[in-house]
Amino acid sequence: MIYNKIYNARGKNKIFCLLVDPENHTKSSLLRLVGEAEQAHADLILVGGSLLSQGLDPSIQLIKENTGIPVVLFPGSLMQVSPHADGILFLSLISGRNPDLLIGNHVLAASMLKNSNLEVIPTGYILVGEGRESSSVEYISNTKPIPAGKTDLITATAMAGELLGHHLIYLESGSGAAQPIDPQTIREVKKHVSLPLVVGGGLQSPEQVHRVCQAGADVVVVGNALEDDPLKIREMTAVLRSPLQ
Ligand code: 1GP
Repeated sequence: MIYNKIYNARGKNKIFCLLVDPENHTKSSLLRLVGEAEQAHADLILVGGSLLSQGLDPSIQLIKENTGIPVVLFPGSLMQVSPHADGILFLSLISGRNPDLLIGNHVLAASMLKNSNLEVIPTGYILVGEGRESSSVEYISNTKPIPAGKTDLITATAMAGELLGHHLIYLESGSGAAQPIDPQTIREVKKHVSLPLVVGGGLQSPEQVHRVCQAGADVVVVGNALEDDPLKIREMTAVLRSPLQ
C-alpha cells in the first residue's frame, strides 16, 4: 500500500516524488526521465497537470513498462483518472472556497473510483501564494491561495484538513513557483498536524529540497526542475538519504 509506505516512513525516511506532466514530454524525454528516476531510487511518480486532456493512459503505461516505481495520479481535473495507475491523490482544495473542488468533483468521481483498483488517498491540498503572479493552479481552480505570510491561516487550514479526515496534507506553492514553501511555515504546520506532510512547487535545487525536509516535509514533489535537467534527480534524492536527515 502506497499510503502505508508514506505513513510508516515518517520521522525515518523522506519520500521523493517525481511529478510528470505528460503534456511536457515526448516519448523519449519521458523514458529518459523515468530511467533517471529509477537510477535515483525515487519513491513515487505523480502524474498530472493543469491542461492535460489526452495522452494520460499511454504515458502511464509507458512509465509502468519501464519502472517498478508506483504511479500515483495527481489530477488537475476530473478527466485525469486512469485505471493504469496504482493510486490517486483524492484532492480537496481546502485553501479555496470553490465547492466543486471541495466536494462536487468528488461526488462525480466516487463511483468510478470505488469500481477501480486505484488506491485512493484523501489529501487536503493547500495552495500558498506569494501575492504576485498567479500560478496555473490558482487560475484553473478559480480560488485564491492563502498568502505566504499568513502562517496562522495556513496552519489552521492544515489542522482542519486533519480533523476532516484527510490522510495527507499537501502544501503547494504552485508549479514553477519562484519560491518554495517557507521552511518556517512547514515547521509551524508540522508542530500542529501529525499527518504526513507533502511539500511541492518551486523546488529547484538539492539545497532547497534539503531545507524543506529539515523543516519537516515528509514527502517532496519536484516537477519542473527535473524536466529541465533530469540528472538533477540523483542529487535531490541523495540529500534525502544523507545522514543529515
Ligand atoms: C506542482 O508541487 C508540484 O503541483 C511541483 O512543482 O513543477 O515547481 O516542481 P514544480
